[in-house]
Amino acid sequence: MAAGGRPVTCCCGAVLLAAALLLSAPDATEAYDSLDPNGNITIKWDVMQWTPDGYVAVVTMYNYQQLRHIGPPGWQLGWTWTKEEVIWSMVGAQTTEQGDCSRFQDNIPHSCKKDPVVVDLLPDAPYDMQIANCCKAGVISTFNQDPANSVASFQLSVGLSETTTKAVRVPRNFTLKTPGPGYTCGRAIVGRPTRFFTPDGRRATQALMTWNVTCTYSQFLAQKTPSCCVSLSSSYNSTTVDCPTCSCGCQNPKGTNCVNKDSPHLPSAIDGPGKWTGQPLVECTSHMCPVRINWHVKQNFKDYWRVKITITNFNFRMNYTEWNLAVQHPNLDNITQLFGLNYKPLTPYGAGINDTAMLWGVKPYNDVLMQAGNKIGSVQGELLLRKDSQTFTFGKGWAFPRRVYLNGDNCVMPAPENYPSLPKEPSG
Ligand SMILES: *[C@@H]1O[C@H](CO)[C@@H](O)[C@H](O)[C@H]1NC(C)=O
Ligand SMILES: *[C@@H]1O[C@H](CO)[C@@H](O)[C@H](O)[C@H]1NC(C)=O
Ligand SMILES: *[C@@H]1O[C@H](CO)[C@@H](O)[C@H](O)[C@H]1NC(C)=O
Ligand SMILES: *[C@@H]1O[C@H](CO)[C@@H](O)[C@H](O)[C@H]1NC(C)=O
Ligand SMILES: *[C@@H]1O[C@H](CO)[C@@H](O)[C@H](O)[C@H]1NC(C)=O
Ligand SMILES: *[C@@H]1O[C@H](CO)[C@@H](O)[C@H](O)[C@H]1NC(C)=O
Ligand SMILES: CC(=O)N[C@H]1CO[C@H](CO)[C@@H](O)[C@@H]1O
Repeated sequence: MAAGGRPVTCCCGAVLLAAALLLSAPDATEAYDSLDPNGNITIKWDVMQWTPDGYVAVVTMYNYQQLRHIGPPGWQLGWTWTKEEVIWSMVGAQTTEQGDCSRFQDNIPHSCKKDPVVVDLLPDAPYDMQIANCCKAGVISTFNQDPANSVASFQLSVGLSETTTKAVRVPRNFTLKTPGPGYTCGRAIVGRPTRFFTPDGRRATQALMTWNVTCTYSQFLAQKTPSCCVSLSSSYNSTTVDCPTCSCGCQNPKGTNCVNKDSPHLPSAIDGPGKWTGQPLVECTSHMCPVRINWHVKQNFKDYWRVKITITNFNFRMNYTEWNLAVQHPNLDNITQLFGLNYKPLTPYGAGINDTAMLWGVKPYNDVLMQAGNKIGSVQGELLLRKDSQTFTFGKGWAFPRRVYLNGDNCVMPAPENYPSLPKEPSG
């Protein structure tokens, strides 16, 4: 049976407690995502054409991460040229700085920086500045949620590099920021040239040269404080177990690091228009988290039980577009029906253990979690799960999830000893 051998359903309370504490420990020391160990962003450079002094390349970024997308204000890709290269022109993206081009007279390059940083264009970019998969303000979806938007591309014309294949020096020291830290990029590896097929599929052409860079995310590098917490409730007990106090930080004594719900100071006035800051500005709560996820055990029937999930945004500075949750619970291999949610099973520990569900909103109904203070600053969905009355029990916190992640980040759970206790046989 699915639940067999899982620590929480086994015998003694001490083991349960220890295991649960272990599972709910913060992820700060995780060097990679345990739910998505192979997740990466692969950046592919295809040299499409030699030019008198260099080459034209199409750069494509593939998001091969199950849970992490890149939201506003978008990606920033950097590298270091190994020689005196310049970027004559770009389509579908731009460098943030032109740098010192004073050695040029008539024709001024797009960028002369030794270590350019490239950002996407906005969707309203002029038509002749666009190419396929560009111009989404730097936003890249997860493959699971929106495969068509999990890729980003731009084209650049590189000058003053050698023109024969052997002499092209691939750029070094790639960096990917979103714009915060978290990603580490490996070396560029020259591999087999990409093949392109004509629309009728009857002819293939290939890149003159192709190299790949792989970037992986580490929560440890990102050094983020937790960004979400979990509260637990049930129709069978009026006690709601709220997020642990100070889950994501504490209110400072003067209460100046958060905004009171009824405060007349609108955050927009604090921030000024158009200013992006990675720091959340949260409503004052005991947990101080930007987002709270409530897991509510709604109904318990003979063969089924029903859970309602509510996600609430306390961050005045962020709309969570394309949010997703990953939830671990031993009964998630028996999801029977979903209401207002999309679902994909994740099997991070290989075949056989199917206890993790990726859940996300339905476009255009609840896929955006609007900023705090907004009428739709919370979204909801429900799950109907088939249960085995032999193993299903309301005891020992079984009805509650083991772990919850928001957009790949581990959420702070209440301590197991505080879980709401539920009557043994609620409705029969
Ligand atoms: C990146 O992810 C892709 C898709 O999951 C995988 O095929 C590839 O091996 C990964 N690359 C690395 C270096 O892990
Ligand atoms: C790349 O980064 C390494 C370590 O940060 C540094 O030692 C090296 O000089 C850099 N290379 C270039 C070409 O900037
Ligand atoms: C680059 O990575 C993609 C996806 O992982 C793979 O299909 C391709 O073969 C790689 N190309 C090179 C040149 O390594
Ligand atoms: C969130 O979206 C709403 C509606 O599109 C917009 O008015 C608001 O400025 C956005 N907030 C942020 C922080 O981007
Ligand atoms: C996991 O469980 C779900 C829900 O019952 C099912 O649809 C899916 O096929 C299962 N996946 C695997 C890999 O066992
Ligand atoms: C509800 O939960 C609280 C806290 O766990 C517990 O003290 C109380 O006895 C529970 N009430 C019922 C009716 O089970
Ligand atoms: C109660 C119940 O339906 N359990 C099933 C859950 O899913 C696993 C694997 O798909 C089955 O083996 C169980 O019988």
